[in-house]
Amino acid sequence: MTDLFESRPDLDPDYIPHLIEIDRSWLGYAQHPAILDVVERILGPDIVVWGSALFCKRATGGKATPWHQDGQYWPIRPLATVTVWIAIDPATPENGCLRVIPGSHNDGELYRHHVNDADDVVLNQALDLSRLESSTPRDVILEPGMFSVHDVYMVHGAEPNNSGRRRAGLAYRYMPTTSYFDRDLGARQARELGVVDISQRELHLVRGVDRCGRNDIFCAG
Ligand SMILES: O=C(O)CCC(=O)C(=O)O
Repeated sequence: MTDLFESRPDLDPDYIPHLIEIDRSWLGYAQHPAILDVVERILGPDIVVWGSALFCKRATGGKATPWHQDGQYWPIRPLATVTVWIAIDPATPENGCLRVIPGSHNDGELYRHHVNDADDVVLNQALDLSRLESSTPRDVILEPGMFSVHDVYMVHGAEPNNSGRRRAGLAYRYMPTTSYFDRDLGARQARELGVVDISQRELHLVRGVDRCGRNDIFCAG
């Protein structure tokens, strides 16, 4: 990670949303059998990893992650994805660990978000807070090397970090190959919603085969 920051000072260390596209060696962690076994239990045997992000909250001035659902801006149809979030540092309530609203994914519904362009947040899409009024968030406390898994419909976020201790984590996004990663839709969403353009992400088949037969799977060389 330090090498990455040193070799690419142009990247935003708070949030790097395309690690594998920067350096394919980041795919290694995404293919770890212990992780894929968990993902397979949720998504089935045919799996693509299509996203890889580093969320690194600095020890002081680490930005908040607004409450959101990921699916709001992901061009996957049918929308099915899980994220595996791997702790690099201890993640605790003090340094802004991930927080989730338990059960918020159960209805498979996307709630209304608004654009939040403030400088002190890592993502610019935020859930309307009225959705959260009767909810009790749960902290996802992890030691380095542990991982949590959240569904694409799960409402989650994180507090800012001013604890004096960095909170870095890697997020890998997986989808079942029964779904289609629609690059045209991704480009349109980026244009219309002003979200990160993920339309050109590499799709790496990490288990099974491409069931829908239309996914533009990455081929080396
Ligand atoms: O690590 C964070 O603060 C946010 C992570 C997140 O939103 C995600 O992985 O979907």
